[in-house]
Amino acid sequence: MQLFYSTTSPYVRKVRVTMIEKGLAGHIDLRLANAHGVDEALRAANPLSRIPTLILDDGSALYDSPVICAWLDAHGEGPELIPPAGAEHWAVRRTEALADGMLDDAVAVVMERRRAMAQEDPVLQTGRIEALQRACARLESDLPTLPGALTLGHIAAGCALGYLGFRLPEIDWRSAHPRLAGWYQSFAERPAMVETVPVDPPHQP
Ligand SMILES: N[C@@H](CCC(=O)N[C@@H](CS)C(=O)NCC(=O)O)C(=O)O
Repeated sequence: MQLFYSTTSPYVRKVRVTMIEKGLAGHIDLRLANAHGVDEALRAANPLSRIPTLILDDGSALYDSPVICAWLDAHGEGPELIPPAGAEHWAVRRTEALADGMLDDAVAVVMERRRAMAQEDPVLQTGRIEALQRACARLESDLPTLPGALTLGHIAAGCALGYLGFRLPEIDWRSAHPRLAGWYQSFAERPAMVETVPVDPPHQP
């Protein structure tokens, strides 16, 4: 199997952490992709040209991160990361959706900042940052209610908070949410999180 990836995408990180936690990392080759440029192999696999995209052994492609993570959970080793049914199933999926939505807002803020200053829309940017702050408050109350210590909700939340630290460190969610900060501090020490810490590629001359 092959995963189209980058070293900075938080959606990719979520998939890579899940691969490691489910004992599947050794079965999946990482293939560096250029999601924002022209990458014909990625486009052929995923017409949206987005990462993560996973190519299965039969040649078919899976996207996006919730679908890939659900597949990894169904095929890997160890306890289920997504409870199969009932209230626990929906609680985990809700937390994953909350964390993925945080990524959508955080990535949008970062992309908007990369445009010319004059084109930045301050109202939109403020709205996104406020949504991120509200989402941190909700994560703080929701995470302790999830079943067990490791679910896909925890992984998605850890990757979302990790991305805030990586790209938007000025959002001081730790002071406002000390219990969430405490949880993240220990979650970030998991080997799968340490192995996937985001790194910017070296600058081209
Ligand atoms: N909802 C998708 C989002 C994936 C996504 O937007 N990935 C970004 C990289 S961080 C990307 O590929 N962007 C390229 C593009 O949208 O053209 C997921 O969960 O996998």
